[in-house]
Amino acid sequence: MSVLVEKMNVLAGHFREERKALSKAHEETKIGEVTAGQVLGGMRGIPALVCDTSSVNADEGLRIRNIPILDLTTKLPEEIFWLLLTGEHPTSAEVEELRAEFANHADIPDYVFDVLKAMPADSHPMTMFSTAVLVMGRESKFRKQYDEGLGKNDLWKPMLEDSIILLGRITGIAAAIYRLKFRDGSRIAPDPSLDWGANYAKMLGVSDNPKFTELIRMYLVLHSDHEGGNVSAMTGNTVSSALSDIYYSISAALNGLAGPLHGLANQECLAFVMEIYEHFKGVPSDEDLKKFAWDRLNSGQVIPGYGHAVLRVEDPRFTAFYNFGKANIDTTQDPIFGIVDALYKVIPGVLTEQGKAKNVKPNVDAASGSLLYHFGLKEYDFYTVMFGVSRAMGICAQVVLARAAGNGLIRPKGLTTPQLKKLLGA
Ligand code: HAX
Repeated sequence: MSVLVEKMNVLAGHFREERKALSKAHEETKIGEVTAGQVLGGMRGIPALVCDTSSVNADEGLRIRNIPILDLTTKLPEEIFWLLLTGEHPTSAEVEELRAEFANHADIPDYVFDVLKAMPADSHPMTMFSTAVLVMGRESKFRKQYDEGLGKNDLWKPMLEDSIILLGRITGIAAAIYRLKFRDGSRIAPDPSLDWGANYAKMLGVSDNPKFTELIRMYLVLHSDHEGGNVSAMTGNTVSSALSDIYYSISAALNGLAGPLHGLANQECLAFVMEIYEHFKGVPSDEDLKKFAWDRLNSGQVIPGYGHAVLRVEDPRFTAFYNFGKANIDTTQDPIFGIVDALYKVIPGVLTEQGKAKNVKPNVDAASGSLLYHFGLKEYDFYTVMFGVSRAMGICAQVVLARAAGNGLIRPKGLTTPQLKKLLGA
């Protein structure tokens, strides 16, 4: 931990100076124009935030610290968290330091389980997950130090400490929710010698297959971050900008991730695949699948797992999952991945024919669920929690960096419709 804090201390100083200099020299420099369409369309595409952890280009997809995500798929999640924060690849000693830090914080206070058990049995796993994170706010180091008069330049330090504690616990919390909701409620203890991803795979208790562990690590890496403007990252950043602690920030981010146009889409994707399976009792022919997709579109529904708000090419995270499936799953033995494979061949053509979607290619959610399903993690209500565990890494890194850079309160201007109409001369 100390090496990471020391490194971050040096970086934070440079970071703050750079931001100060940019603000001073360019306070009035215009970097774009805003159209009424963008304002009415959910602030779509307005360059309004600085996020250094990762970037997403329409024609390429995710880069973490300017490294294409497909070059990082075999890294450990610990390496990715270090990279997100510092912009540097950690040495093996540094990876071990972070791994041990996460393992040291793997113990979860009993009151978290008491709260989870007290929740109504039909609570969605994401509601349970967000609640479990929020309830730990009483332990925030940031809140305590802030109350004691923490200086502005040091606001990021306890935020980083809280992030490490939260990430250390978050896999155990997610696994506990899984086992409470879908198994007998017993919890599997973490193994302090394992890495973060392997421990998570172990605590879920669905498969001993080393390929499942490999998948979980890759899942954590692929979902770790997606720049700053998506619903969950922006929400986490906005809440943190009010100097709320990491528990408030990540819980709020998870609430955004729980929406069907964002993280919940991966649950909907597998539900869609299962619907096809139930309907055809196996993998349908391309013709049958095409008709099924058209019927869905004609009833006013979207095709889950296809299209993207920013990307205009196949999502490289889908590519990674799909390649993993192709390498490890025999589609003649597993109709669920077989349907995912068949959809990949058919849906882009259907959506092109329909002519509405700006991107007809698969996104990250199109294949991830079928792989979890293959290894026995079949309860797709849980899939957004899987996503949330991973994304917590990126949002923690983003809010720590925002504090280190001395970013201000996020406060765009809201307009009434009459004010907008006046601006438009309408
Ligand atoms: N199926 C059918 N129609 C689609 C479509 C799809 N997969 N993707 C886009 N369209 C439609 C939109 O509904 C929209 O129709 P209207 O003009 O009638 O409103 C039109 O095409 C233009 O949309 P767009 O500009 O291409 O896409 P948006 O930025 O508005 O929306 C979405 C992006 C991801 C929400 C959209 O593509 C969608 O609904 N996809 C299916 C759900 C999904 O896979 N979500 C997961 C996204 C990945 C993610 O963020 N995960 O967290």
